[in-house]
Amino acid sequence: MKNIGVVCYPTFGGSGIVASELGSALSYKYKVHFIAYKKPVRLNTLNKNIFYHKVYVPTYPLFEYPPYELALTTTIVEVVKKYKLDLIHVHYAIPHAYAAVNAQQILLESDIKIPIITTLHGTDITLVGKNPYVASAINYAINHSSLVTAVSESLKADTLTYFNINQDIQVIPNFIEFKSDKIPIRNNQEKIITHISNFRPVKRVLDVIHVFYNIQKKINSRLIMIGDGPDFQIAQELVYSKGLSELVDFVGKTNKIDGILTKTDLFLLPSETESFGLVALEAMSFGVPVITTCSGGIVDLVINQKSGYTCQVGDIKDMSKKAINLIQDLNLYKNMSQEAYNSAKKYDIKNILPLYDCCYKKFIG
Ligand code: GMT
Repeated sequence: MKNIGVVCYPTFGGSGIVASELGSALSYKYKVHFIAYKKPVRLNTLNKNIFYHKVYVPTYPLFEYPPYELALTTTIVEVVKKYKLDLIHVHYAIPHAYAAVNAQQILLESDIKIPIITTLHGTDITLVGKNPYVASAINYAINHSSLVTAVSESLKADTLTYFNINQDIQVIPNFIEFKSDKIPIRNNQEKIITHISNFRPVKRVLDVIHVFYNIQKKINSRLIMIGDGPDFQIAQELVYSKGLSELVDFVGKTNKIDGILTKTDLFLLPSETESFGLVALEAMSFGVPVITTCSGGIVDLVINQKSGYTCQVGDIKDMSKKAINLIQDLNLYKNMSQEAYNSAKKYDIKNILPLYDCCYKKFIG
């Protein structure tokens, strides 16, 4: 069996989830070595072909900033040597691609040539990567990767706009493992509206609350907010000041989203930009229509007026109107729910896995 290294964030964010699910799904034919500073949240390490290697970052009073990239680079070098890895797949360019290409150079000194596949996920390009403080290093890492993939056409276009890229970028969309072969039956007297994110400003969680405020005036409903992050507190404050405390549940970070999505009637994701929108896909795989924004690659996932609505960023009035109309019109709801489910089927892991495997095979036969 060939050995693949996977470098990813271990947190609840989409890139770490994609990395964990992809590595796990491919562990029937590869030994997969995850390299991260913590065990990735959705990773089951009881599988005999899955290994987890922790990155230990040294601290010292002189260091105001612990040297994470150095520690990661060193861990990659050591794991490649010890476990004879054949390929490294890094998810999220910052700093993973940069560390990997440096590790690649270091390994050349021992005559080890290791191919690097870099998967771009979104904010590593659109928010952080293009920042002039890191852009040239990220540009270098992308250009020195053996193969680059992006999770949407829109992210590919953004990468080509913001960087000076000298190689092809292959688009491989994110995927979902279906938990049920039919849409769950929902008969909620109290309609359930759900939002899942890392509560960063890009997610516009306050818009979720404003939209829900309008919905609950017309419809007996409840809002479930899943996740945690910088805007958590202001979100709670807004809920309190709008008098919504009894109608909004802040669940925090959880792995148990399937049970909630089974009961959810409508999913809200009013992001500033969303390169793919993995959480929207998870909701759609339960037949939940999505109200989102027409910004980034999510417009290819949520087809406006079919599987949900893509509204202008910040247009709370429009999002509220569409949400209320959709919940009140039973026929429209049934059709959209079915369309959401059907659209999600295109992203079934069975269709996407071979695309990644094909990339691996280019280098390891
Ligand atoms: O913004 C997040 O949710 C986190 C971030 C990540 O890397 O974990 O998400 C990005 O990657 C996801 C997986 O490919 C995509 O589904 C998200 O759309 C993307 N986020 C943004 O573009 C804002």
